Amino acid sequence: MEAKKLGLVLGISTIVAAFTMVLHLLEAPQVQHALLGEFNFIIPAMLKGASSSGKYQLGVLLPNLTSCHESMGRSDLPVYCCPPMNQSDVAFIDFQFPDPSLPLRVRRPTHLLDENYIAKYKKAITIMKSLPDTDPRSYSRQANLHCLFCTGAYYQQHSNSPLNIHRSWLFFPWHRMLIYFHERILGGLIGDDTFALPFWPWDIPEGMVIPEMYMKAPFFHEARDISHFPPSVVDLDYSCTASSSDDYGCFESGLGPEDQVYTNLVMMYNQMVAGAKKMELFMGCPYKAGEGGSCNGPGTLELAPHNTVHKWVGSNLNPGSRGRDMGVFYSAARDPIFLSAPCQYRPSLGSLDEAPWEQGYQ
Ligand SMILES: [Cu+2]
Repeated sequence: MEAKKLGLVLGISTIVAAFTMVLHLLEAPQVQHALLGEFNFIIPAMLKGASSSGKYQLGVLLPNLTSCHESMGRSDLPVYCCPPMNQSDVAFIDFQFPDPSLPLRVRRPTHLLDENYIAKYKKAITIMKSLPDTDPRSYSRQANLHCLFCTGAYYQQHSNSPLNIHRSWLFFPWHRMLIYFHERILGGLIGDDTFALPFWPWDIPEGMVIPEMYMKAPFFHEARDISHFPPSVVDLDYSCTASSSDDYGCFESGLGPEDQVYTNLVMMYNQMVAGAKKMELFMGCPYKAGEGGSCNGPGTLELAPHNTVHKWVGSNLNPGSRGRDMGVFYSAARDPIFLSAPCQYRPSLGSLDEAPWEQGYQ
């Protein structure tokens, strides 16, 4: 009994000490934004992925870049998203944290953008779309990154396990990484190192329709559900079955605009607060490197509204390609609206009056 009590006291002390240490880490100037906050939690946990039984491979989840192969875009659809092999002799450059003295990038919600900003983004994406497929900065190659890492086109390093970045805690950091570099490429193409992507705030009433800018070139995309074009209010709890193109059916809520907005707000509260009381519930299950390290347990936000908005935007027409492009992993990033899905990079979901995005990041 005494031993049990001692164990309990030691356990609680360890948790308090670890929590205090994490708080200190998060307060350090170099980890002031959400992306690095996640790295603080997740990367060390991944590094601890090795078990004494040798079940997991020690190390971070990394792709074996020589293992790219055809993968399944859907249960009935083989896809090939691999980049050309050996296209360059230039060595990989390890990531360096940005110089803290550089200006901050500020991501803004789509309903608060001005014409100058939209013109700048338009120019950047037009240049990106004009680049040939041989250029890794081109739009098609950027879009294919989502296909590569969502369909298991790479095996992990030192393992025959495919690398998949959905349905686990890898979901947030991977998508933030994608957007982080995509944004830098866009900025580089127009010579603006403060360029920041906008986000579509579909979690607040002002943002619950497809933003106007995404209904015009170069942001418009044909493979969408036209019955969901403005002024249709997004359904954050939209559900579809999509195991194959023949088995694709979605269910409209049938609610009027006001009821839909209210239902969406309740949904957001549930996914962000009431239903996400533990880190794993919010972030997803712990996915570790190596054989036996995978898991299937998406976090609340990944399940909905992330997945549901994807499906709500994707096409419900054209037999054989239903759900495309936004509604299916392999093709989702072909639609420019993909890169404005806010849950992947909103710093927080506080009140918009407090404008959390104004803090900026580097
Ligand atoms: Cu994704």
